[in-house]
Amino acid sequence: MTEFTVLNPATEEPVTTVAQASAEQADQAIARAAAAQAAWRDVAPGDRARLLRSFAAAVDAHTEELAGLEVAGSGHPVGQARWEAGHVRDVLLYYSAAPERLCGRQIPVPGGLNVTFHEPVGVVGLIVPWNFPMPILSWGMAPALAAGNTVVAKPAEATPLTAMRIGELALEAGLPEGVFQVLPGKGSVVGQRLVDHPAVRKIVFTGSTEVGRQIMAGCARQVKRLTLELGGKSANIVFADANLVRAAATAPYAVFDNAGQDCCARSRILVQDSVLDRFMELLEPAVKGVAVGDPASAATEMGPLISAAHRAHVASYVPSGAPVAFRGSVPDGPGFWFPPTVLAPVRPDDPAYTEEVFGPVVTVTPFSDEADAVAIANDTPYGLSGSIWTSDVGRATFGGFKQSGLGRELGPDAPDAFTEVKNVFIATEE
Ligand code: TAP
Repeated sequence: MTEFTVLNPATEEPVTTVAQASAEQADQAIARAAAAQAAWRDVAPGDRARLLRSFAAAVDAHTEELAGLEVAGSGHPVGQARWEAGHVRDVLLYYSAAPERLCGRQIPVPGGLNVTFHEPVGVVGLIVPWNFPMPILSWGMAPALAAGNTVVAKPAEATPLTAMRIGELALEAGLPEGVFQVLPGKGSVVGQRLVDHPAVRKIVFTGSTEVGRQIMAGCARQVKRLTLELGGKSANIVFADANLVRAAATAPYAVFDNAGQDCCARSRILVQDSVLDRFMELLEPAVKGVAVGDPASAATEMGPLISAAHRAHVASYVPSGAPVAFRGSVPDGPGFWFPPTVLAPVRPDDPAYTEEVFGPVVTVTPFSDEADAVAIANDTPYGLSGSIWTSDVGRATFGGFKQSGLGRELGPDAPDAFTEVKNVFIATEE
């Protein structure tokens, strides 16, 4: 049996070791999920709703424990980690209302009517990245369970602890065995098995665009349903008519939140050239004021990166001689720290400007007018997120996914995406 040692990113000390599931164990978990699915589907909607509310209550009662695991195992600041545990509770509560609202339609047709039903697809495989282990788990888990599917979730190898505990809490809350399982292990083993196994009828993947492409190809071989939530390289556009003080004060939090390990990080700040100098003057103290340090401290705003390997990757975007305009500070000693860093001016072909860094590095680029800003913001394969600072609400619109994903869960209709619509004809004439 192989084991993975979870390190505390702030201290580099081991937190615990976790047994890695093998492909055979993944097959066994999928078989358990398939066996449990018919009974879960047949749980009366009101009872399924009650079980999801019990699950939410169990998460709520363990908020501090879950937050502590995320602080130790992922380096998330404790205030953020508490919010994340509470978010899992809220997502479960939100979707606990879904089973009783998963209604079909009546369609009048000659000689009778067609009645549609939302049938669960079966076993759902959920593949979760390391940057937001709790929220991203909940976004797939809750609507899938609400719609009557069973779920096998694979957390990221580096951050399995909160997902494993949430799996235990599901059982403690009364969800039947096999309905929601958490299987720690490697993406290339457990994740791949979820993609390849014919009994898994839908994959929900959040992660890099590169791995997402492979998963899409794997699902295509079986015409398997798939949701992809992928990378981003989002712009924060500041027009000259904006409140510059507020725009500069909040810009660091739009990119350095979770140490920049955020698909929605606004890692390109675009500033109208007439106010660039003033904006930079205001941005410098805001960046230097970000509280980087011990994630267990309530005052901390930014923790360490997830691993030494990831820190080396982030550092590759700031080689010696890089145009560092200014940067914040980090604690001395062990820990995978990287300071909040502002690069300007950057060349348009600088990888820090064109690629997803997934760390606390932001570029600042001037633009001349609205058309120029839109052209620069759109000059990326991604389309996930964005911020616009202006007093003209008419130009503050945003949209588009491009290579940032395919399909969306969440929202009131999310459970529908975990169902197949069955159509039954009911004759009303002899
Ligand atoms: P990935 O390396 O793509 O890993 C994501 C998950 O996929 C992990 O659980 C990983 O397992 C697993 N995996 C790796 N190879 C696999 C394979 N061949 N088959 C099946 N599963 C496999 O991403 P990451 O570095 O963890 O996360 C960062 C990326 O996620 C960034 O690009 C970020 O933008 C994106 N992200 C997007 C969103 C949204 S909402 N769009 C949200 C958060 C993150 P291991 O842990 O074992 O590698």
